[in-house]
Amino acid sequence: MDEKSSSETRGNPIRCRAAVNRKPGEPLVIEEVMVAPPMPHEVRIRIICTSLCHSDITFWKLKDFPGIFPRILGHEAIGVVESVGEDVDEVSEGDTVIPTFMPDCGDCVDCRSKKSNLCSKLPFKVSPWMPRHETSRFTDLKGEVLYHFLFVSSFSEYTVVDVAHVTKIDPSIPPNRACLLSCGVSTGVGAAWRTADVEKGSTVVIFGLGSIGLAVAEGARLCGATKIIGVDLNPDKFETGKKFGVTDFVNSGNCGDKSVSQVINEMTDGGADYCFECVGMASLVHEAYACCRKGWGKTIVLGVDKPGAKLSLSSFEVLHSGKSLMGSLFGGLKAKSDIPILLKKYLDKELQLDEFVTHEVRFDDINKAFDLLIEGNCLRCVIWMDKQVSS
Ligand code: CXF
Repeated sequence: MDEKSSSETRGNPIRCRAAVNRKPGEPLVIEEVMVAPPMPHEVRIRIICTSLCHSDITFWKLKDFPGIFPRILGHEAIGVVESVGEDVDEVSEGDTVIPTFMPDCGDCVDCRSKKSNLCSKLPFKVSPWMPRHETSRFTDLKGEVLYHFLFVSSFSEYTVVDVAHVTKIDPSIPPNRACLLSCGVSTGVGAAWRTADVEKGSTVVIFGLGSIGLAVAEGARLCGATKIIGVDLNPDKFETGKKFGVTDFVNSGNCGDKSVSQVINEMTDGGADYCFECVGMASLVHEAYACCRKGWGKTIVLGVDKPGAKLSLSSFEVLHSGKSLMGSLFGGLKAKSDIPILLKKYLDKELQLDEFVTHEVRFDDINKAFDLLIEGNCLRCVIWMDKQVSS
């Protein structure tokens, strides 16, 4: 729908366009949907732009639960608050906000601790509903419920998000850059900065140089790491990686009779300070753990493996190696305090965001964004909801 003033829409359902995932793996269908007004603690947002992340593709083709249809995907975005539900005083109509799949209630023990970003008031889970009221705000024109995705559902001109999942930001930041901090870049940069706390002069290994791995490199570069080794099957990734601070490259398909961890252990004289697994394969977590340094090495898992995938580490090795193994959701970031810090770093020309945006399309071409990301030459494709883009 055309942008309307909040006084016309507040308190009423909004009819607008959304890209609906009706069947697994089939092109999204752009159709008119109804978006209900926000319930207490919720915010209705007009999406300015959104970008496609690999998790959207994973769930788009997932035939069984947590794949569920019809659904509105999308979880990396930026928008403007159209209206707020009862008990929302943190943001108001007209504020520019970034929605995030991870909540930050600011209130629970975990949100109050600087040691965690895992909110326990609205614990993160993969759910088809709104987090607090466990219902949907979307229906199609026949009245059928449309499911939510990762508490954001940004492939719609309007969406409803819980206030714990929105961060108010400075509106002067270009939206096609700011939206990257809604998921992918934050996850990678945060994993180096907040989860691992990479130190100046350290050695870092990154398994998988997709956008998350490249964002880890960017975070490690910002933290002052001096050796950043990228590991990937695709040798072209080294050139891309160099833009984000990757200094060395190991082609994992080309290690001869050695394992990748043996090669890295030789390159680093006994193991790296920090290893990041960004692919989502248990075998690579083992490799990463095997080449982080005894005594102080940290292995950080960011990749999402298949449901039920298991790790198996020898307890002798864990005891004797003194290494740490950590998981990191959303890079360990607390959205409301850390996203503004990262945006400032972008404005101060410290954090690179422009380099991640390889493609931009208009909303009608959203399925092209899927093709581009699947083809593999795309880092981030920004999808503009209401702007013509030449692509
Ligand atoms: C993922 C993290 C694990 C669950 C699904 C979402 N992150 C973002 O894409």
